[in-house]
This record gives sequence, C-alpha cells and structure tokens, in this order.
Amino acid sequence: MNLKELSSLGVIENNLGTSTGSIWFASGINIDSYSPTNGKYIASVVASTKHEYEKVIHEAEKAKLFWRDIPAPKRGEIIRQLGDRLRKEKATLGKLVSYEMGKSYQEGLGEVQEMIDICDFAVGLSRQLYGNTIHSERPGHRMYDQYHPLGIVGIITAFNFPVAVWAWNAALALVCGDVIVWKPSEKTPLCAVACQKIIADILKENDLPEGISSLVTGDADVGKWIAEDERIALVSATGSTRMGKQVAVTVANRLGKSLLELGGNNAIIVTPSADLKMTIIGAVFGAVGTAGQRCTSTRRLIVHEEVYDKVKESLVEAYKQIKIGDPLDSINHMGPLIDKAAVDMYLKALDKIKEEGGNILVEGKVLEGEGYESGCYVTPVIAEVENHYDIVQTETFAPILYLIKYTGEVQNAIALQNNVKQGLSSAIMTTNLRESELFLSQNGSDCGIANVNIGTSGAEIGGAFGGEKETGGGRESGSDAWKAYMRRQTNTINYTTNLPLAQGIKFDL
Ligand code: UN1
Repeated sequence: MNLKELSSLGVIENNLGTSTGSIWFASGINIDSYSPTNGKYIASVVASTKHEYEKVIHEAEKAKLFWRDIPAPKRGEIIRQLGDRLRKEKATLGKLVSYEMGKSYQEGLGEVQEMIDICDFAVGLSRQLYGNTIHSERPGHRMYDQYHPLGIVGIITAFNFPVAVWAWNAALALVCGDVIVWKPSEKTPLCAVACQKIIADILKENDLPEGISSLVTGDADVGKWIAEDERIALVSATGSTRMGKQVAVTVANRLGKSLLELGGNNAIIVTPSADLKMTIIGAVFGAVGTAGQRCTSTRRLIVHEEVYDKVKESLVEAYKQIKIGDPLDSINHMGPLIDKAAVDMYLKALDKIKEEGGNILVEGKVLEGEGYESGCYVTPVIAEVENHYDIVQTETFAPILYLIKYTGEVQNAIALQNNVKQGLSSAIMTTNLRESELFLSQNGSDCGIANVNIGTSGAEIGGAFGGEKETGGGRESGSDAWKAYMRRQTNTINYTTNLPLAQGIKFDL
C-alpha cells in the first residue's frame, strides 16, 4: 500500500487519534501500527488521555440532544451518504484493512461491502422503527409502544473486523437517534481513523454537530472508562469472552445496557448424506479465511464415521493447495496472523493438542524466508482430536481445524457440537430433511446462528448476528437487532371522562 493511498484516506496526518467529528486532538502515548503483511511501520496514532476522553463525552452529550430531535428518515439520509462514500472508497479502504489487519484483499473488500450493506439496511430501517398498537382492556383507551433513542452508545471493536463491526453498530445507532463513541482495537487504529474521517466529513458537509460520532483510542483502560461511564447508555462490545465478561460486570454494576458479541467455537456437522464437494469448500474457507481469526471461523468438523476417511483425505489434499503470502496479492488464499503474540498463541495451541493426545494430520509451522519477514505467517493445521480436550474447548484465534468423529444418529453429533461453552455459529451438511430439521429445532443447535449446507462464517447483514452462552447473547446487524439501540416506552391514552382502573379494581372517592 503506498503513501498516496494512505493519505487519500487521511490516516497519516499528524496527531490523529481522538476525534469528535472532524476535530482531532490527542496527547497520550503513541500507538504504532505495523503491517503484519511485511512487518513495516505504517503510521502512529496518539492515544486519548482521560481528560480528552472527558472532552469527547462532553461533545457527545451536547450532540445527543440535537440528534435525537432530527426525524429518523433524515438521520437515515446521513447514513445513505455514508454508504455512498464507502462505495467510492471501497477499493482503498479494503486495501487498508488488508494491509493493516492482514486478511486477503478479497476479504478486505468483503468487509467494506458489509459496511455498505448495513448502511443500505439502516436507511430503510430509518422509516421502519415500528412499535405495536395494543388493544386496551379499558373502554376509550388506546395503547401503543414506541422506541426512543438511548443517548450515547459506546462501541468497542476487535482487530479482526476493524471496520465492519463499527459500521454495524454505527449505522443502526445513528438512525436510531443515538450518538456514538468508538474505541477500536489498538492493533488496527488506522482503519478506525479512516472510518472516522469519512463520517466526520459527512457530518461537516451537512452542518451537523461534531459529537455525533467520536473516536477514542488507547488500550483496555479506555474500554474500562467506557464500561464504567454512566453517561453511556449502551456498551456494544465485540472481542474475547475474557474482555466481554469484564465489560458485562462493569456495565451491569451501574445497571447500564450491554450488547456482547464474543468468542465462538463453531462446528460443521458432516453427515453421511453430505455433498462432500460443498463440505470441503465450506470447511476450508471457514477454517483458513481471515487466517482463522473470525469469531465465526470453523474450528471443529464433526464427521460421521461412514464418510470420515473420505473427508479427511479430501481436506488434507485441499490444504496442500492453500497459498499463503501477501494478502494483497490475489493468488494467495491466506495472509498472516495479526501479530507475533498471535503466532505464540498458535504455537502453544499446537503443543497443547499434542500433549492432550491429538493427532496432527497437517503440521503447523511459522513460515520464514522471502515474503515472510514479518514473522506472522503460519501454515494452517488439521488435527484429529476429542471434543472434551481443553484446547478444543478453547477458542484459539488461528487456522487450526479439529476433526472429530461421530457414530450413529445425528443427535450424537449435535450433542458434541453443543458441548462447548460458546454458542455463536454452527452448520450441518446434509441432504436428509429429518436431520436438517432436527438440527434447527429446539433439540438441535444451541447457537445464535445455525446453517444448513453452508459453512459457519460469512453471515449476511440482513440477519441478526450473535450467539448464546459465552458468546454473550447480544445481537447486532439485521432483523430487529436495532431494538437494542433504543429504549421502549409503553403509552396508554384515555380519551373519555371516566377513569376506569385496569384489572377492574374499584377505587372511588
Ligand atoms: C467477527 O468475526 O467478529 O459472519 C464478525 C461473518 C462476518 C462477520 C464476522 N460477516 O463471518
């Protein structure tokens, strides 16, 4: 990625880091961003101090009074402009995502497409923030419920989807009449600066207050300020279960609202009737896409004994075709891990698999030599394991795929699949209607996402996204996920001259 492209996104000016709208200020420590693709320094952003954080919240508080009075369809117009701008910047922003985060350029483009899609969704939604009308039990009374903006929404995002997850939250929150304060991962600060630049320009062009969209940068302390802050009505956090538990407890302690999208341990069940060609493509994309760093990445394949050997052979064969290297070069399927700490985690996981008795089918290693100077490129691994191993129960953010054998009925596979702490995404490969319906029933998958004949990753924005158990229970993106960004009010109106009480209670003076 060259200097011209970086400066066209405005990410390499001085002193960028904290922003309300288009005003930039920051005086904390430098957060340096290095590309995992080549190990090269890209640029630094400046972390926010507590004082600067206070300034941001002050602006957000002012802006929220203004923004909530703007009619929702007019708010939608701003998001329409955001979607338009993203269409124009798709190639450059996609490239920055790929360069700073390390996912393939195709996936970088896909991520920006998710931003565009959620903007389109939110524009339509801005005319559909519906409540219900309800028949009153009392004569001459009318009841309905309506949704009002919450106020300030804090958005905490992870490195793996450095732009899309912000957009899911931002687009919905903004049409719902909330103002937003974003704390991105300190591993991908430039992607955040680029997005904030885009939305800030749009706010400025429309003469709107700066504080409608703000960015605060820094480490976990900044996340803690947000979680503790009573002025922030909703904290939407995406990341590890460890982080999510801290946010949940802190926010609950002040009885604030939180929306959590945390770790997954996603499985594909492969039944005897599965279409094996589709299974292999779905599993390989799910396991090695984004180098296994999606929360929806396929971590476990639960395969029926009848087709186990065939699936195993085909997978090992398919893994031989995977090209690893510079993600901006379209011949490569898989780029690097985010940083060396992630590489260490991957290596530790491999040791743990062996220690617990797993059988490694496709060996893992850190790649060295030309093109791999960053030290972040690893090879994808396949291991035969048992579901109960500690390491299999843990989400390792790396391209490690576990093969688990099941025998007998599909119920046995479903039991294995559900027997983990996480509950994000799941899939079954089958052409048997009974199996697929059982998998989707209340006795089937316990995950927030359950798919038939597609893999675990790559959800569309139209559906609600999130999961159960240690995944945190939150839902973002499509369907009626917008309701989390608003407060509900039930209204009862009496248009008579009498005051009958509900439940028929008599009370006369
Ligand atoms: C994430 O990994 O945090 O379903 C989000 C998917 C993407 C989003 C993943 N649409 O894989």
